[in-house]
Amino acid sequence: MKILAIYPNANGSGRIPTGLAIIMTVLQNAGHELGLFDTTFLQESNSDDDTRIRANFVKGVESILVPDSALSSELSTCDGMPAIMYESLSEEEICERLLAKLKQFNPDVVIMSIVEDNYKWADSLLHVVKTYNSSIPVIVGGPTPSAAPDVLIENPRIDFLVQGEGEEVVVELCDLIERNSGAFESVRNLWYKVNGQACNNTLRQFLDMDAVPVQNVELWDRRHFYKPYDGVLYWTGYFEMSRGCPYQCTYCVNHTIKRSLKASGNYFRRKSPRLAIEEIKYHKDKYDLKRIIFCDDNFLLMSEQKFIQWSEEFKDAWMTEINLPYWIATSVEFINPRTLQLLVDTGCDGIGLGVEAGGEWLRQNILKRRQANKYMKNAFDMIHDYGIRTTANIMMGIPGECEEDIFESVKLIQYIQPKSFSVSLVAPYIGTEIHRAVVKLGLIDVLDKPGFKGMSTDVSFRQHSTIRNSNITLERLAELYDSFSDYVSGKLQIPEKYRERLPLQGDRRGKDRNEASLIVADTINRLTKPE
Ligand code: B12
Ligand code: SF4
Repeated sequence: MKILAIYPNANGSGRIPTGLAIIMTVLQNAGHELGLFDTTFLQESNSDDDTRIRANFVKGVESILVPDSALSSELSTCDGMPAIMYESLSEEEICERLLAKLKQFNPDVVIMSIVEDNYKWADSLLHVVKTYNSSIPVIVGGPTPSAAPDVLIENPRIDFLVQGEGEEVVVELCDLIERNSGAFESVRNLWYKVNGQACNNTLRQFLDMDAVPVQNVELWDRRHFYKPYDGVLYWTGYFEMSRGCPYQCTYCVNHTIKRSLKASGNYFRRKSPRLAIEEIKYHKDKYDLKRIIFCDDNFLLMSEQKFIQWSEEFKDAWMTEINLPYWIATSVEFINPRTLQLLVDTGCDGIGLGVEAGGEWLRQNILKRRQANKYMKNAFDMIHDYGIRTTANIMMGIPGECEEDIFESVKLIQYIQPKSFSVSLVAPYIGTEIHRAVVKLGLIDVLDKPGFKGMSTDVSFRQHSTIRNSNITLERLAELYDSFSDYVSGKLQIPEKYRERLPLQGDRRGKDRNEASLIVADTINRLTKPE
């Protein structure tokens, strides 16, 4: 069959989405002909990076490490992603391009990967598909369909929805569609419609990660390989080593998905280092990669026992076959001399860690992240002792937050001194506890349209705060977002009244919280109580 994959990227961030790339690969391996319509570079710029550059969270590009120098002169002076990479089409023009692609490729099936930030844009593109030919089956998957399948399946433009991992499901489903069989009840993890009524099947076991095939990224635009990092533009490849995370952060969709797929077994899985490295080696040789980014939620997540065995295998294979600098995300609990020695020995040059909020009360009671500030400081110091660059990720716009909390975050950054930091806004994604709490408390406006029921009207992670907060106006929050790095650098003075307390003492503040904060914490507590 001819299958058209649509990547409805709404913010222009370059990087091949691993999930959709794998789904396309399994379909190709099953004998289907794949086409791709990717909106990433049709837009004006990478609006996510633009915001981060404006707020001084990332620095401009000072040098380049890419195999071809065609773009050198422009690249050497650019900030984030070079503007010349973008075609700056309007939404109407992009829709016209999609229509032209549909006419030229004439697909039997359309597939799409959805995150909540791009869902409205995805829906507009599906409108083009269904106007072109309403009988083309549309299959969706990805984080938002997995977190709220009951909501998305009501979208009249969606025919099939895959909950969770799609590798096996999509192949079984496309086989049925090709054979014109309606036996959809046999496909586990599938949501579909019978006479307009939503139906869903039982769940399958999580996939053995060694069964995930080597990604075929031939159809993807090469511009996805450009990635600025610490002032250098690298030619970068993206891979996964593991899936899953044990934590239960209230704002995280991964934790929501894990909970809804409880019947599927052990969510956390790891690839054999040898197989993972075979895939990376294949891509390194084929595309002349200069740097690797791992998209695992928590790269180091494993017991000490497991680590000893895994690290030996990883180290040997990595140094012999890859030997490139790489970046990981992990959490402070897994930072110790043993893990750091491995990272240094194998060329890891950057670690991203979720710090989230300086105020311990807020972090523990609203976000359900339990690490103390002192513990964070030790972890960052240790990483710096090993010469590895750190990025601390902070969040603002947390329900119940007040201005003082934001200055606690500024002070925490000053205290732990990461090599860089990035601030994002809490997006109340459907399915998360934060979403349920803010809906309950009337702190967001929600949509009522079929396919969107209960979703925030304007979810955003970087552009603006979605959640209202009686402790702080949205205007003040935006102001503090833009000036956060100036407070950290000392260019702006932290207001006197917030200065004296060290972030270390944050825990005590629970006693002083105002009613608005306590109500949010109470609502979250009720929602997170084990059933
Ligand atoms: C790497 C990454 C990125 C990359 C790649 C984006 C992408 N679409 O994959 C970049 C940097 C570009 C990115 C950008 C953004 N990201 Co991001 N990202 C991640 C991260 C850390 C890993 C994703 C990954 O590769 N996982 C591994 C793959 C194998 O898993 P997967 O993508 O879920 O795919 C599997 C299934 O979902 C399913 N599936 C996926 N697509 C499809 C399609 C079909 C047809 C089928 C059948 C199945 C299917 O099968 C796949 C294989 O099993 C996740 C966190 C996470 N762990 O998921 C956040 C995450 C996906 N990102 C998120 C967000 C918010 C964003 C941004 C909106 C942020 C921003 N403002 O810039 C943008 C959106 C860009 C876009 N248009 O997609 C959120 C989404 C939350 C939500 N509810 O919508 C997540 C979940 C992080 C979080 N916890 O909040 N991101
Ligand atoms: S640690 Fe990260 S991936 Fe894990 S639940 Fe928290 S936010 Fe989600």
